Amino acid sequence: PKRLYASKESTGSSLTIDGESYPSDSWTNVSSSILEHYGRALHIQQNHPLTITRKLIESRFKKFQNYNDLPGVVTVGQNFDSLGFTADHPGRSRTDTYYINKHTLLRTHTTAHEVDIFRANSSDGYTISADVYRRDSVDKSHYPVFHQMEGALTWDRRAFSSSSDLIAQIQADMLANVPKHDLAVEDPNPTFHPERNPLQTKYHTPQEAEAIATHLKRSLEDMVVTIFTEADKALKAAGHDAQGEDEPLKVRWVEAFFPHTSPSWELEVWWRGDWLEVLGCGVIDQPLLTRADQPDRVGWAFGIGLERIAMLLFGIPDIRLFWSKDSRFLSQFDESKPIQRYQPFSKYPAAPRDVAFWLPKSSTGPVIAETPASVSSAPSPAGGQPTEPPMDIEPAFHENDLMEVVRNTAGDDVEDVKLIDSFTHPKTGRHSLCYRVTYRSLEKTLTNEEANALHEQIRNELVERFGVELR
Ligand code: FA5
Ligand code: MG
Repeated sequence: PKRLYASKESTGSSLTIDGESYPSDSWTNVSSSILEHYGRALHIQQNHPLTITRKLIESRFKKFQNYNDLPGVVTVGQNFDSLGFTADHPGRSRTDTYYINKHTLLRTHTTAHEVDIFRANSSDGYTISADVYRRDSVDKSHYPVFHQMEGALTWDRRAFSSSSDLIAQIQADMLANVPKHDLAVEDPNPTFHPERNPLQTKYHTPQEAEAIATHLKRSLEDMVVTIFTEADKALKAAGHDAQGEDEPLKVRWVEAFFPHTSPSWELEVWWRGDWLEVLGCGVIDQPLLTRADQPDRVGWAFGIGLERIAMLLFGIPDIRLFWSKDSRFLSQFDESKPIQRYQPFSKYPAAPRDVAFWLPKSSTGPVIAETPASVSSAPSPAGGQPTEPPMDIEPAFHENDLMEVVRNTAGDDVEDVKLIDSFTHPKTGRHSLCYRVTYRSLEKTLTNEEANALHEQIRNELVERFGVELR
């Protein structure tokens, strides 16, 4: 399949990606450091840990059709409108999403293809694996380009003479295709809840939603249990232990919100002393299926972060490593062999540098992304204040803009960016922020001079771009 590299020649008013030219406009915010990642297709690169992870997951969803080569440039319609994102959903904002222009963007999730696939293919189940793009924070588990796998399974009501026949089929499918596991999964919440996690009462009976939810949760639990048990066995055989500290696998369901599913959940896995969210899922929004000309189909969908699973599976400590072209990294993975724990080839010293500044006087106050940008943020409450400024009004300073400056200047030489201090001057009302930027290369020791030079460039850029006053 043809996957060309993005060319960086942006000729002022247009941008060339994958041989295709796009006019740029006031919405354009995609940077060359992002476009350099376009087309790498790590998830189909032989022996890449993301490929191994993808295949392992795919193998748990038998008879699903696998789409692994859908291009990453999509329309606003595909990424948001077709999925029922409200006009003021924060995911649409230019601070969170890479726009090529007002109508075209780099997909922020594999869900962008759901409606097209449902429309084109009325068969039962499919997965979509692909690179996705988000303006996000910088740390060891976040990278502006990562990989997701979408999965969906639907049943056609027209094949059944009654709702109870449909339910019986969903249950029978589960017994036939989803092996039982014996992991105790925490799932304290009811399947649906009128306020927190509503049933689509117009379209599904409680029993139908219950059957779909049970099939969905059992399928995903089976996937996680199988993958981690197998990895565990392989690692133990090789004298390692899977989770690093001999911790047994711990998994729980939490309630979630997505515009394209309801009810919705996230699955979390206990990892190194914390709950790590690995996937979102739910009962597919029925109007979405209607937009795909499949009004009679009902079913579930999930979206999983492939890096998150791969980091757990192989013990990969830093998300930047997936992009490494260093053979000391790549040579450690082999599709034809059992899972092996990643052996760090070296750890170079960290060079932390702080930058403190006053925001411009007129500033409305900073927008700090408390949780990383996510399409799962709940919509603003009806009639209430939007959770973020409407998309046409730019905040004076958004944390993701600082992250972008750091990425564009220092690229993969930055490991982490953290807000360490923030206050408002009691008299002047001015806002002050202090960030700690931790420089550390994966491939060599950065000298003091190199770290200083990068930091100086970032400081200057912040002044130029946002009019901040350095302290
Ligand atoms: C979504 O993207 C939904 N579209 C998923 C979905 C699909 C829900 C179908 C329901 C039905 P979310 O933003 O939470 O949801 O991302 C899904 C997963 O991607 C997360 O659970 C996480 O594993 C991974 N992920 C999200 N952001 C990042 C990031 N910056 N770096 C690495 N992985 C990430
Ligand atoms: Mg999420």
